[in-house]
Amino acid sequence: MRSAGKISTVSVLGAGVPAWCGWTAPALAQAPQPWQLGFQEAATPVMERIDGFHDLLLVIITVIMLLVTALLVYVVVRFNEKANPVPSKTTHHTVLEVMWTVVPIMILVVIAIPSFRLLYYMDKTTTPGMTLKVVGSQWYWSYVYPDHGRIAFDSLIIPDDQLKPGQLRLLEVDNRVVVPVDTDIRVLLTSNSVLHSWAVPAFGVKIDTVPGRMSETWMRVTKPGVYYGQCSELCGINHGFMPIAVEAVSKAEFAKWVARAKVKFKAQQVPDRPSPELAFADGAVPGR
Ligand SMILES: [Cu+2]
Repeated sequence: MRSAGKISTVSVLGAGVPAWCGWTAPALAQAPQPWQLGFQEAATPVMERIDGFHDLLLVIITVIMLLVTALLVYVVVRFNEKANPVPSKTTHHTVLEVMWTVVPIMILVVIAIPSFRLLYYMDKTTTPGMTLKVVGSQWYWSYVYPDHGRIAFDSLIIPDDQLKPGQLRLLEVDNRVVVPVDTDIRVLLTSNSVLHSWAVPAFGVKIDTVPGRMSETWMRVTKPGVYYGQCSELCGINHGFMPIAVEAVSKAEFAKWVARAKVKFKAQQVPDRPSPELAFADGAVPGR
């Protein structure tokens, strides 16, 4: 626990332990912490792999940095004017030139192989258990559940003066996106205004929503909890005020939520259309 204004060791390490006084709902909540250095704790296999790739890169750049620093120190000490008054006139060294060409290529190949593998893994799922459609607007998000009675609703920020105790300023919304855990969720993203970006750090998801275009990604949330994100593409005056809150619940709880949501958001339900492509293409959610 920490009080406002004090920073605990836990938060500095970015360990992702929920530390808000009076936080009740789900056991795990992932949101930015003051002075956080590391990533939020991974909640999807994609983010776990991003963490692993990050760690690999960290090792590589650390070794390169140490090597370059050591070489610089060696040159400064060994070849300064006092230590080496008569400099060598050497201008070419074939072995050395081949080495400093081949070694960086090898390093790039070592980086490229896991990088491409990860890119394709993040791209899409071939076994989606459900689909979630995300629509960016100025300045809020709309969500559609095409496989669950075409539930549709808008998700708007809770203004500072309406925050309840425990709710996070600039991150909490009126209607959270609810998703089941351990389900491959195909996420389709578009915009009906300008460029936005749907970004949830704990999921390793950051995809631009583009007007007139449908983007795709996927996520499989492995731990129940609330995960916060923000629009990450400068989209206008209220860009900083269109947060994302995803609540991951068990499959049974999700089924209950679907039943409730069908009633609650009936007015916004997307009408049945002849072609699913058409229903996706307009990117609009009725009611706005
Ligand atoms: Cu934005």
